[in-house]
Parts: sequence; structure tokens; C-alpha cells
Amino acid sequence: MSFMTTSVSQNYEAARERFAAVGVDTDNALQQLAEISISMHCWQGDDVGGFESSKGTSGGGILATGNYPGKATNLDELRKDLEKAYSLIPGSHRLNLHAMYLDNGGKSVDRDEVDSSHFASWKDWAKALKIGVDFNPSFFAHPMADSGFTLASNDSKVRDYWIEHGRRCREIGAFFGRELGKPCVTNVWIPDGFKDTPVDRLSPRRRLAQSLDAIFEKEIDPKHNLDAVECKLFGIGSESYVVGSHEFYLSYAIKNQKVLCLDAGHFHPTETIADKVSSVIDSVPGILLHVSRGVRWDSDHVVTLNDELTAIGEELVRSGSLDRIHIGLDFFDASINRIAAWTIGTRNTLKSLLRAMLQPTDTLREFEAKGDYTSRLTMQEELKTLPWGAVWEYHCEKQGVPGSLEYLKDIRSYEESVLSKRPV
Ligand code: RNT
Ligand code: ZN
Repeated sequence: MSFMTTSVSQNYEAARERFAAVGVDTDNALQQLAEISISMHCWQGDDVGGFESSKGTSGGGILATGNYPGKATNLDELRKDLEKAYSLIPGSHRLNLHAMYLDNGGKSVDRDEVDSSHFASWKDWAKALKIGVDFNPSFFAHPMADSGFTLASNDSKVRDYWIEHGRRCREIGAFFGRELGKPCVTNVWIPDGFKDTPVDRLSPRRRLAQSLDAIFEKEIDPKHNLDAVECKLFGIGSESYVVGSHEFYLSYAIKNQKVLCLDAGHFHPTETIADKVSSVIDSVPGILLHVSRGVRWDSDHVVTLNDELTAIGEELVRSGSLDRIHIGLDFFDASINRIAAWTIGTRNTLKSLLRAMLQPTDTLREFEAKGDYTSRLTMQEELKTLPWGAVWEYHCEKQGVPGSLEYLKDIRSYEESVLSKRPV
């Protein structure tokens, strides 16, 4: 933007002084924030439907609820919607793509047949936008997953089918990484588990480990593709036992040096992934986050700027390992405007990082090291009311995106001119 609203810059100047008084350089913080690239998930745009020609149900315990009008019904619409969301979020962000969003040119292509040719149009699109892409094999919403088992199935035909899908998806990930010049994180999540109490908890886990080994057998340059694995505590239909539990994947990731994916909605409600970052970062090559919000038994609400997200932002910044932490989003809400869902969730994730970047971390650490917990608590609490909002508004304006409530106007006019014209 060529001009800056006077009040935004004045408020920023005032905020800059307030932060300088506690030893924080706001300009530095904003430079750091501008470097952050968040992987925005394609599946918020169409309620995890995908564009395979034979439409399955969501399956695998994944269910978007709501019927807000205007969801993307084809690749072109999804890309337009993503572009709209990107235009309302400060910074340059990535795309997190699922295999079921392939471009099959109208011909049915099964999951064990996908290859990079089905993602060439996504690559061209990402190249034009100068953004990176992350990738996900789709192990759900498919007849071969109807038993509730995929890679851990006791049927070798089922396992082999999904192993082939997983192998192909790593190649597609490497294709994106090579073509776009930024490594692609390819994340494996499977729904496998039992609704009711199993007798044999061990065999499915051994089978899963073997299937993963088979998928990861081929060496792929980490400059192009990074493998990640994602655990879950329970799902709809896998309430009693999930094969890919946290302990399973934590051990697997450490043993095989894979990126560990931590989804904020995949743990017991009193656990937070914020505390897990420092627990695992020194044992794995990297962490992938699925920033999400659990509500009771659901793990996929749009992220709000709550205490948990605040703690996640703090731990990411304090880890000093932002180069090895890949920040992705994972939520799907079909009851509100989907572009608003992306925009709100991504902006909130950025805000949590900004707030952490605006903390005098060294000072807080000194208090702690000296055992001065009184000063530590005082500062932690008083920081909450420093005018970080003015810094955020300034950042948005500098990056040429609307601040505060302004972006809703853009979304409403897009809704009127584009979304409302789509079939209900
Ligand atoms: C499911 C996992 C997984 C999915 C996406 C669509 O519980 O969180 O990450 O949400 O792959
Ligand atoms: Zn997830």
C-alpha cells in the first residue's frame, strides 16, 4: 500500500514506545513475523470433499458439519477462494493439499494410480503465486478404507493398496518440492482403529510400522520431500483404540527420524501441544503442527486466539527452531463462510506468533534463572495489556491487507459476487 492511515501509524508509534520501554523492538518483531509461512489447508474450502469423480462420504471419522452456501465445487473455484483468503492475510503462505484434490481431467483415477501429472496444474498455480505446497496422502473416504483400517489392516490386499498410495504421494511431494524450490512436507494420517475394546492391540501396530517402513523405503532428498506422521487419541468410530497413537508415532518418528505432526485437537483436552514442542524438538528432524481447536469430541474447530493458541505461539517462538517447525492448519467448519474460516484461523495463528515475538524473552528468562518468579509472573501478566493490536494493525496495513474487521467487508462482497452464484 502506498499510503498509511495516519491513525494506524500514530498508534504504531505509540505502541513502539511502550514496547521499547520493556526492551522489545517492534520493527524486529514484524520483520520476523513477515518471514512466517503458514500452510493453509485446502480442505476447509469444500468440507473435505475433494475432486475425485466418484464422491464418497467423508469417512475415517472426518465430518464437516453445516451447509453454509457457496462451497467450492471444482478446482478452479477452490483456487479462487484460496487466493481470496491469501489476499486477506498478511505475509506469504503455503498450501496444504490432500491427494483427493487431484486434477484428473474428468477421468477417474484411483488412489493407487495418482502421480505428479495429476498435480501439474496445482504446481503451475503455486508457481504463479510463488508459494510452496505441502501434501497429504488421503487414507479415508474410500471403499478400501470402509473396514476402518488401511495401513494396519489384517488384509494384505488392503495394506498393499494403501502402501502404493503412500509411496506415490511421497513422489508427488518431491515433485512439488523440486518444482517449487521449497521442501514439501508430506504428512501421513490414517483413521485405523476400533470402536470397541480390542483384544490384540499389538498386531495392528506392528503392521502399521511395517507398512510405514514400506512407504518410506525409497530415499528421497529432504530438500524436496519431508515425511511426517500424525497421531490421534480417538476418532468417531475409533473411540476405544487408535492404532497410530501418540506413543506409537513418537517412537516411530524418533527411531526413523521422521517429522512428528502434532495436531492441537488430537490429545486429551487438558493436554496442550504447546508443551510438546520442547519435549520432542531435540529428538526429531522437525515438527509439523496442525493448528486446530478441539471442542469436546471434535478436533477441528476454527482456531480462535485463546490461551492454548497463545501458548503455542509462545513455545514456537521461544523454541528458537522455527526453521524446523512447519506450521499447518487443520480445521473445517461448514457452518460459516469458508473464506472467513481460513482468514480468521490463519490471522489468529499469526497473531499468536506476533504476541510471542513482542515479549522480552531474555528478560523473562533471566527472572526465571534467578528464581525471581514474582517478577516473571508480573511481567507475563502485564504484557497481556500492552498494545500489540496496534502493531498487528500496522503490520496488516504495511503488508497491504485489511486490518481488524475490515476484511469481513471484502468477504461479504466476494460472497455476493461469487459464492452466491454457486449451486446450493
Ligand atoms: C484427522 C487429521 C488429519 C485430517 C486431514 C484432513 O483427524 O487431523 O490431519 O484432518 O488430513
Ligand atoms: Zn490433523
